[in-house]
Amino acid sequence: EEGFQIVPYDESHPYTKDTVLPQLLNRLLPHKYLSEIESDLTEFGDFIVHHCRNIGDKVAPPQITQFNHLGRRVDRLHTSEGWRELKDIAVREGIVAIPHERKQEEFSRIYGFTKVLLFAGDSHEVLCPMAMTDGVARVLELSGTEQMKREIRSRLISRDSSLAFTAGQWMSERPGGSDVSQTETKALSITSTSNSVESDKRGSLYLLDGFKWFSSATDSNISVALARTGPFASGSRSLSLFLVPLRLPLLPQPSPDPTSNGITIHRLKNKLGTHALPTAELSLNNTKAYLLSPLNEGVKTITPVLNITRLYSAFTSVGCLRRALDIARSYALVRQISIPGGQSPLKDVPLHMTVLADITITYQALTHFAFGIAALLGKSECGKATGNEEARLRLLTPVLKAFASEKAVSAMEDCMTCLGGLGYMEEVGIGRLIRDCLVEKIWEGTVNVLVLDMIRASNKTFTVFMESISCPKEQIQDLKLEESISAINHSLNTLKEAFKPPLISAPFVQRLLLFLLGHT
Ligand code: MFK
Ligand code: FAD
Repeated sequence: EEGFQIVPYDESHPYTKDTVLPQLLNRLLPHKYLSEIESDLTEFGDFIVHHCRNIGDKVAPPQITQFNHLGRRVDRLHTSEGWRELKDIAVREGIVAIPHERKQEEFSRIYGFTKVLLFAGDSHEVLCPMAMTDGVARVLELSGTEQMKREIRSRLISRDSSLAFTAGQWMSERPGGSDVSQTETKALSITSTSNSVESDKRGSLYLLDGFKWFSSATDSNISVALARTGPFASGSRSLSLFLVPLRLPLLPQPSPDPTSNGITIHRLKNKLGTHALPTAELSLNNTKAYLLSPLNEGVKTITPVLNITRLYSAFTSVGCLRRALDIARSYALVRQISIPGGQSPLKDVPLHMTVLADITITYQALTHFAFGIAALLGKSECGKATGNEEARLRLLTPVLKAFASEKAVSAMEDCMTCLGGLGYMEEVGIGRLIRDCLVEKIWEGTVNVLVLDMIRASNKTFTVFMESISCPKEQIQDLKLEESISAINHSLNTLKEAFKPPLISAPFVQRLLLFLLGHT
């Protein structure tokens, strides 16, 4: 071909060539664990570059056949070959297994989330069902019956894709996703002749009726769902949590009939991004489900899912930014521009490098922040976190999720512009990363909803904080808690504001931030 030919760029190894991961893990992990896992991380990085990336060509939006040729409702969901392959890879790589096997004790979360970060940019959002599977495995560990743990949890954390189950989460309904107090889905206990609640070995049986407005893991085996077990007037305090098999029987082999448990797909969502993910609206009609929470304590019981998926959300934002930045950096090595006296690669042009440096700092800061919280979660799950650490984990999880979702997308836009017009081309992939990541600002809590969550949580952790700055107990009692909280509320206004310099000058808030970051 004639004319100038654009030099192709090679993306680099996501682990060994990363600008922060090897050093950060070296700092966070005891040597014996780092040496145990490092070859796996290197191999996974190679596998992503040489194998997973090509699977992208086989990833496509799901489709649904709602009726068969006889006019019967069948609701067959067809996901793409690439989607299924990527899900199998996530299972085999132990994305969910690693943090639950806990072979590296409290450091297992750091190991697991490193793999999430490496995979995110090529995962086409299979990490969404993986996140919910991980969260549900934790809820079953904490609240499930022995049978649920033996029979179901073991499959949620399996590395064998022929046995493994995935799980979804059904909270959002049409009256509100942020606020679940208007939930319409009702749960009725199945009572036997003796008037007692019927149960099998898995737990007490109920029938659910309602409409779930968003279900992303529609191709999963089970889901956890909120449904009403008390008066509507009690809002979210009359919701219980249920384990719902998507098909009956669930075991020994899930039934091939998608409607066997009264679940029909009303519609597949037509989304801006996350195109391969089968997000649907579902009708539940006499759907059998097992009670998983104490009666009317559904919201509290599901919170481990919220907190774990929020961390996945943050690592996905950071992981997608990692890939976009890598593309921008790789391009800067090969693209030549004219400068006085000749040609120069972008990497030697200070004006361009300032942009890349800014993005790199954002990426590195977010990575440090995210792993700080992953380390705390690992400690908490292994029963090794102090009260102070539990408080920081509770407060910083929503902060991290919201902050990462905001910062990563705008940094990815900058990565796109680093390639000029080429960056706008679908084949480069940054456009898809941005589209997919935009949802991180919405699902699992919008930014403002997470601000409110943090403020509510700070009511509880306020005492821990005051004690940590040696405030005498009787004085803490005397402090007008509500007033102090509203002062913090006012100062923190939004999470964006929380990280701006003027705020840091207020001594109280400065102490609070230092406390949150673990420097008391
Ligand atoms: C690829 C990346 C991975 C992402 C995958 C995700 C796929 C997409 C899936 C979804 O989007 S699923 C839907 C997610 N929905 C949300 O995130 C809803 C956002 N709204 C909230 O989080 C609200 O704050 C909440 C619904 C929890 C408010 O409900 P309530 O009933 O008004 O809660 P309340 O009264 O604040 O808390 C009830 C109890 O739970 C309290 O405990 P006590 O009863 O002991 O006082 C709270 O302390 C506790 N709690 C609430 N949030 C908690 C928590 N505890 C720990 N952690 C939390 N985050
Ligand atoms: P609303 O709650 O109506 O929020 C609208 C606006 O009001 C937002 O800007 C919000 O910040 C603001 N707002 C709400 N409450 C307050 C308040 N108290 N103060 C100030 N502002 C407020 N849900 C599931 O349960 N399972 C799933 O699998 C799932 N998958 C999803 C997949 C995708 C692609 C998307 C986009 C969503 C998914 N969701 C899922 C739903 C998601 O969790 C909700 O969309 C989200 O929680 C927001 O709820 P909402 O859509 O009802 O918006």
